[in-house]
Amino acid sequence: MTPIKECLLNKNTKVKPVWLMRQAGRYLPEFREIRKKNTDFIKLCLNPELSKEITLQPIKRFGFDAAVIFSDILMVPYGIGQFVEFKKNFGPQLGDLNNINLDKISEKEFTDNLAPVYKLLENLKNDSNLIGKDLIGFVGAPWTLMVYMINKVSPKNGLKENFFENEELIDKLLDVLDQFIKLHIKNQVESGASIIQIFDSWAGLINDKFDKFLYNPTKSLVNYTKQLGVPVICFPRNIKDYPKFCNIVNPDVISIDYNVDPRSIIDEISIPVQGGLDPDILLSDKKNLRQKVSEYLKIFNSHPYIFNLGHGILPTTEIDMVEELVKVVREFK
Ligand code: 1CP
Repeated sequence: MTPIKECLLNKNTKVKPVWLMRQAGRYLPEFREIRKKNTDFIKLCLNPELSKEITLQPIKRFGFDAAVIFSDILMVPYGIGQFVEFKKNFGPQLGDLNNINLDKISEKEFTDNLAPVYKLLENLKNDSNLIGKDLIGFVGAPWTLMVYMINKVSPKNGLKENFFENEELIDKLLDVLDQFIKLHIKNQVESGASIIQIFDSWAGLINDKFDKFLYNPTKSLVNYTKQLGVPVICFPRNIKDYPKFCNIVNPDVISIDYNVDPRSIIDEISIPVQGGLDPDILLSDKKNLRQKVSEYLKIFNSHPYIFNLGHGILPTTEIDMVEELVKVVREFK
């Protein structure tokens, strides 16, 4: 059994598996090398050979306990037929929703559009670098994907004023996303994903109608994934009430952001926990890193815990800081 399954199924509290969100990405010189020659990010995600190489890069370097496929949450809007591009030094830019008939999206076309992603999983599932490790597939949660689809650019500067204006469109998108995110989960599981993580990166922007935007849509995906026989990790970044989220949504693992006090979490949450460490700590020095990583390990000493960060690893992170992090987790007693 893999270290993560051991943690989830047997509630093993001794071994702390480790992987990092965004571990296959820009802080790796070997990734930047490939990226330089492949300026179209979507095309790179749809290239199963290069995506496989990128997925395995952090595994070969650091021996993490899980590989997370090199892909993006915005591949679902792409699969539905919305134009998506990633602009240098700007981020994602999506096309007009008016060009899509939301009542007539074909499941077959969606699966065909994303076939290279499923091929990537097929290619990885029996790879010798992943023996004894998990292969994590992922999706964006309906709220976060809807935010990108309507806002068309990153909401990092807040939502556009008229975001909630078209209620009909919002209701339609929530339905369509529920259907196609589930299809994307099913296709990934059938192609070899052994765990699914649901990224709700912009959940912190919800300040009203939590049932409609957060709890109901996420619970629907969690129940669906569980039925497929695969564990599901939820990362509802920056929400205020993680215990309430766990009570209602009940994922197999809750991934916490770095604003959460880990000490309070173990009293309030009984399911396995993942993550928490501020990615900025990896930009400090080794002494501070050792101290902060050990703190998390001590707090979660008797709780099933997967070591990870409270958000994605930053592009400016030095390789030897990641090596140190893995060493501290593995040697902790
Ligand atoms: O080289 C580049 O410029 C591309 C950078 C990059 C990478 C490496 C993007 C663009 N996406 C990815 C891969 C990616 N994205 C992975 C797989 C690799 C891994 O985890 O190791 C995953 C899981 C994601 C998920 C993702 N994409 C999220 C959820 C996690 C999070 O960070 O909150 C989000 C919000 C995205 C959107 C996205 N994709 C890329 C960027 C720069 C962004 C964020 C833009 C924004 O600020 O809104």
